[in-house]
Amino acid sequence: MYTIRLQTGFQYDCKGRTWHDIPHGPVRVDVRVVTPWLAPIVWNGTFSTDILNAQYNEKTLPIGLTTFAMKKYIVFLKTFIETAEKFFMVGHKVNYYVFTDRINEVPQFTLGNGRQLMILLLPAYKRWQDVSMRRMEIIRDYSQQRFIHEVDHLVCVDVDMKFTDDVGMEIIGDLVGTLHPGFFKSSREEYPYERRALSEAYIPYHEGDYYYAGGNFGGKVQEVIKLTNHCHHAVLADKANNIEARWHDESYINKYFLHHKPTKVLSPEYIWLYYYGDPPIVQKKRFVEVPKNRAWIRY
Ligand code: 5GW
Ligand code: MN
Repeated sequence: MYTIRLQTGFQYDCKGRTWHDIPHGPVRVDVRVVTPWLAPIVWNGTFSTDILNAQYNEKTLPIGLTTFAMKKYIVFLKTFIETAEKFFMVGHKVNYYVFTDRINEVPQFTLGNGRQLMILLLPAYKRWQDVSMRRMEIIRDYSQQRFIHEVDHLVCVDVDMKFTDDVGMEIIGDLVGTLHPGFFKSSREEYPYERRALSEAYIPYHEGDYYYAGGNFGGKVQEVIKLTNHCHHAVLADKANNIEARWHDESYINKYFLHHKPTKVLSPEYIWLYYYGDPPIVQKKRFVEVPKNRAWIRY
């Protein structure tokens, strides 16, 4: 037996060895790396990119990355795609699926090998809430009609974001949720779940595992179809009662994950907002929000 003393938040021991050199050593002692239902929580230092990449073979289908750039949000697309080229699934095949109503304003991109950009035209919705909420219906419909034939895995994200560090095969799983950067240290009573019992998104104070972010979820196409279909129906049922959940689609996603536990959970490294500071425990901020002037962008 040997004793390894790990500094809090440090993934190396005193000899500079990682868990990878000492397979039985601890991984991270400052964060939880597994959920109570035994799904991995993906934090920096818990995985080996080399091992994960070696499992990938040439025949594997591209990874699908979906995003919406509707109305003024088209301005975010350039940085989003350019930084994804640098950091998202480097060395793998990627299909970008970008939904927009402003095809003429899509910039030109030079994409890496095996990477393709598909621009998908949508009508412009009037209410901004609808842009956010209709995402569920659109992703469901396109998944059933198209994505299922082109990719195994979908990653569905906000567009007002940029990649600032590597995001790779460690995020692949059957059903994947991401911890919201504002609540990964909170207790369940503090999560901003929908608390009105009338809503389909309702979660009582004594229930709930985590607070997941609406801006990054994914999984096998079949799982994404189930999630988006479920959330879309929940939105419609609430609409019929004149209810809109507190945080829109995010509230419905949280309800879905309560009863359909993600098989993999991404740490807030995968959707960071500097509004919440720059805590060292989040060692890498890989996918971060671009600050936006809400007054200009929304109206
Ligand atoms: C516009 C006004 C208010 C809310 C949303 C929009 C909006 C969102 C839009 O006009 N166009 C658009 O494409 N979206 C998509 O929805 C973007 O992909 C955006 O990233 C996503 C979620 O909306 P966000 O980023 O404004 O939401 P928060 O919670 O990240 O601020
Ligand atoms: Mn956003």
